[in-house]
Amino acid sequence: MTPSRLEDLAVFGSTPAFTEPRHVGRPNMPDRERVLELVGEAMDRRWLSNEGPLHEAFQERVRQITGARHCVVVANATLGIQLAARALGMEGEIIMPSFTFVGTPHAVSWIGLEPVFAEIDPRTHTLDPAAVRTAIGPRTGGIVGVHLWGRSAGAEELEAIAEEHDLPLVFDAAHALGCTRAGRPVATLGDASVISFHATKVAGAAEGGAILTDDAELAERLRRMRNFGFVAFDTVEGLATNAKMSEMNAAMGVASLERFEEFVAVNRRNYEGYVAGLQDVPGVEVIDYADGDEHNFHYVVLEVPAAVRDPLIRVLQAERVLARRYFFPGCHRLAPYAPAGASLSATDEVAGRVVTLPTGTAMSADDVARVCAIVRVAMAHADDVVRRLAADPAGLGR
Ligand code: T4K
Repeated sequence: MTPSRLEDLAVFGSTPAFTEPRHVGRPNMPDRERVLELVGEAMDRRWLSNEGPLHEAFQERVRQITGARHCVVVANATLGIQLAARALGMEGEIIMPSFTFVGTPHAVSWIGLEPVFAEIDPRTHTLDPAAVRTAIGPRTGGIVGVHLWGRSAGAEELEAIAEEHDLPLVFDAAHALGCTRAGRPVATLGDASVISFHATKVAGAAEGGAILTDDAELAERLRRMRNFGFVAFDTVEGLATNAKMSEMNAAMGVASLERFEEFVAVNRRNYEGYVAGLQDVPGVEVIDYADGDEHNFHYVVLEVPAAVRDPLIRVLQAERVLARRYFFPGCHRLAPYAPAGASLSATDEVAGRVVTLPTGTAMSADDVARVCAIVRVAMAHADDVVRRLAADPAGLGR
């Protein structure tokens, strides 16, 4: 049932609003027949990996959508960030935000680089260029900016800083397929950008990633690095890895991109439904995409007072709305990075008040309205909700 009073909430014993869970990151599904057709063709060809025809088709389509000159498709964005960092000669300390998915710092740490977390601008959730300037030191060997939620505020300033200090600049654009910055495709920012095609992304390949760059020579190097460094049969040019995308993943990717515009349109409808449904709810801000740029609206993120955030997520989860605290608690507080003791008050504050809500093609307009009704009831009685749940503590689901 759709709650309208405090006692209607499932967290206090009523029937949940949804019978089936509503996930953040439920995949947008490509057309099944199309995927099976493409997989069938790959099987008939007996060509299953190593830069096959589907891989090439996917790569070209990503290049067109992103507007970059060169695209290098890889097995996932984590490997993409690693290849870009290596190919650009990053070394030592790499400045990046802590308010990101842990995949960003993991990617560079895994290849022996050291993430140095800089503060975000709490309004935009992206790196604060002034904090990046302060963080630059003698061991700085690169910058990784993150277009969190597909938003890329501050990107030009980061480009200017990178140029001034002669530092390579990679953008983690995992969320930013189809997004622009001041009219420029985000994939053309920095030396290289990396998009994710994970199942949970706006268009997925189950697992997948792509590195975009306008630098032809860099793209060539990246292509060799993703395939063991081979330049000819029996000849490798140097240390490299296996970051190739299979034909099965490329089939999913090609078919997903055929529906990309449809996925974005549904995301936009859902986002607008959330904005309309929550705009007059005191204490709730829906993050803004109204900067005149193109967005994929893949993340619907609320900011609520810190004291209400976890109770609100408990309320939602009890209704089977599996809202998430992306990206709590900030990477600087996660096990591998906490010992460095970074002190990031804006990151802590933002990570303490975000709630990410389900969207995508698994959510109907009615579902969105029902989630808004739950938030509305919880926020109208926020003090009671906080007090009653504090008396009955329980962990949040993973
Ligand atoms: N940089 C940034 C800024 C990123 O956000 C990411 C990935 C990366 C880098 C690295 O990109 P990749 O190397 O992955 O290409 C998920 C994704 O696994 C991860 O790719 C993504 N960011 C992150 C934001 O979300 P988890 O650990 O939160 O996933 P999990 O298992 O909790 O799933 C999320 C929800 O989606 C669940 O409610 C279940 C649902 N789900 C998930 C899958 C895989 C489905 O309904 N079906 C599915 O097939 O990381």
